[in-house]
Amino acid sequence: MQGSRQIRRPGELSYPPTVSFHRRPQGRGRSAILVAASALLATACVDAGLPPDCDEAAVTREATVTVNAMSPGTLEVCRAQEVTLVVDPDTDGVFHIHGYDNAVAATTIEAGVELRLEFVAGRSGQFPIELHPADDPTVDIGILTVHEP
Ligand SMILES: [Cu+2]
Repeated sequence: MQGSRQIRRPGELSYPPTVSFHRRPQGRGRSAILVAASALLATACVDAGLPPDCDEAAVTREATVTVNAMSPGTLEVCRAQEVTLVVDPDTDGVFHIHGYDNAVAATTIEAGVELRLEFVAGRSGQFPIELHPADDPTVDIGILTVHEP
């Protein structure tokens, strides 16, 4: 992973991060299938080096979050992609992509309430994904990897 020496100027972030919540219906069948599909993609990109959809302008990644883990554990995208990250929490807390705060604000999650984060992956590198439970400082639950396309 090459180091990023990009300088961020004020106002450079052209897509303000957006956040939306909606209560999902009971039953986890659909999201289980999506998570399985994401896991397959993650496996594929280990072989290829880059995510298979690296040339797409916009991509969606979905992850389930429990009290101490995220599944899949690694989310892979390519720099400059518009990312929709769908978080399916089984626990309460604050979801935080460490070092990516300019693009994605730390956001409260609630068990059973799907969180949809939209941001532009403006910086390449690897960024720890953390869960901050109300009663505990920090749990590392995964990694966001932003590849150079
Ligand atoms: Cu954090």
